[in-house]
Amino acid sequence: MRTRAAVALEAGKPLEVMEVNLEGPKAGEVLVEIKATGLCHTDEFTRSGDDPEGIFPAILGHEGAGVVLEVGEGVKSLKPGDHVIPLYTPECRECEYCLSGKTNLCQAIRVTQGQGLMPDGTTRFSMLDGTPIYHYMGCSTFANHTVLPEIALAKVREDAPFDKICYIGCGVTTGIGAVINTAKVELGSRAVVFGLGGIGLNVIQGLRLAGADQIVGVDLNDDKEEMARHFGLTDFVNPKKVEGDIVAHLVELTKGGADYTFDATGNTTVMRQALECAHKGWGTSIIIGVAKAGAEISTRPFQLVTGRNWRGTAFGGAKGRTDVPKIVDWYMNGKIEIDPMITHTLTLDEINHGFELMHQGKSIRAVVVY
Ligand code: NAD
Ligand code: AHE
Ligand code: ZN
Repeated sequence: MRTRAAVALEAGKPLEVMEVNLEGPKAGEVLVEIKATGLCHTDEFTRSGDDPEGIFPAILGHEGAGVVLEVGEGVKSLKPGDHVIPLYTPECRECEYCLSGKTNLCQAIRVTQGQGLMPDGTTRFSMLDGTPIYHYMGCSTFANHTVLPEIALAKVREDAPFDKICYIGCGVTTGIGAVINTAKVELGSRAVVFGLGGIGLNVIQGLRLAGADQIVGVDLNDDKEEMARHFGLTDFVNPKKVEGDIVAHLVELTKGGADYTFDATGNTTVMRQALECAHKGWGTSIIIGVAKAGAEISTRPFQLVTGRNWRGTAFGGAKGRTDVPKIVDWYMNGKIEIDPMITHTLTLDEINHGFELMHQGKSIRAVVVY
């Protein structure tokens, strides 16, 4: 079949909206009509050329929601008409990682996924002249139709609006999951969140759910404060307005250091600050941000010797097929909020404007509705 997609032809170039070829689902695969997709900073990270795994031409996008149109041979858990959210972290429920009970990082298809290929080593997308187009994070939601492995789809309830629940495909789950699954924040905790964008705001909403007493938000953009307060922020800090050392300032503000800190910027200097403002003896710092090729983190080992913990999280530690339907229920039951964070709704033709809004700090989430 043919479908419309925003194609990343080369690193650093705007996406180009065009017709592309899409082959039907092979064994174990599913054809999905994408109804809506969010624009996450990770898409921009790859588009810009900062991603060491970046491969072009590719159809980016990994924060989608849609409807199953067709299933390949052997697919048992899904049927045409089912509503689904694509999962860049699949859940095969069979690999060593899935069975460990210790991680959400299913490795069943990670190698081919990182190469922009389906599990059989081929692509389903191509240009009209036959040139292959690579998949992205196993999802490629910047296409109106896409093919995914069955294990990379969460089946969700049918009354949930696509233009909101697409955000559960990455930002919402990552932010809330970092708090609940990875940090396991306790009632009464003090926390610092660096970066109050699409991920950081969901960390804040997760901290409020977990019953944190103090939620400090750090961002270079003052405009992010108001929305963050809506989601539970108690203190806002703009590092540009702090005289002296930001770490010392945050340690004082949290009365000795935070129990939990989160980096949602992708900046390695910030990651160090996040670790070092965690409480001596027990503070845990969680890296969520994705850093560009070649970037490395550093600190004095003494920071760890004296009891701080440095950890990271992917997709908020969530097991997608199990946890994503529950998070959709949380949204539908009013336990969590999504709507105010979706600041812009665009057509596919306007997708590059969505990345401009991200760069200008004007959007939290821009969502493309097909
Ligand atoms: P975003 O652009 O919406 O938000 C980033 C925020 O960080 C902005 O508000 C910006 O003003 C702020 N910021 C930038 N530099 C800063 C600095 N030096 N100090 C303080 N604030 C600063 O991006 P997003 O979609 O929220 O994504 C945030 C990061 O999380 C990105 O690196 C993204 O790739 C990553 N991410 C990781 C996962 C995961 O599973 N680990 C999932 C999704 C996103
Ligand atoms: N390709 C990058 C790594 C990017 C990365 O860490 N991705 C996160 C999800 S970000 C979603 O917005 C992730 O899931 N990581 C685990 C994994 O297996 O990719 C690089 O640096 O190579
Ligand atoms: Zn993302």
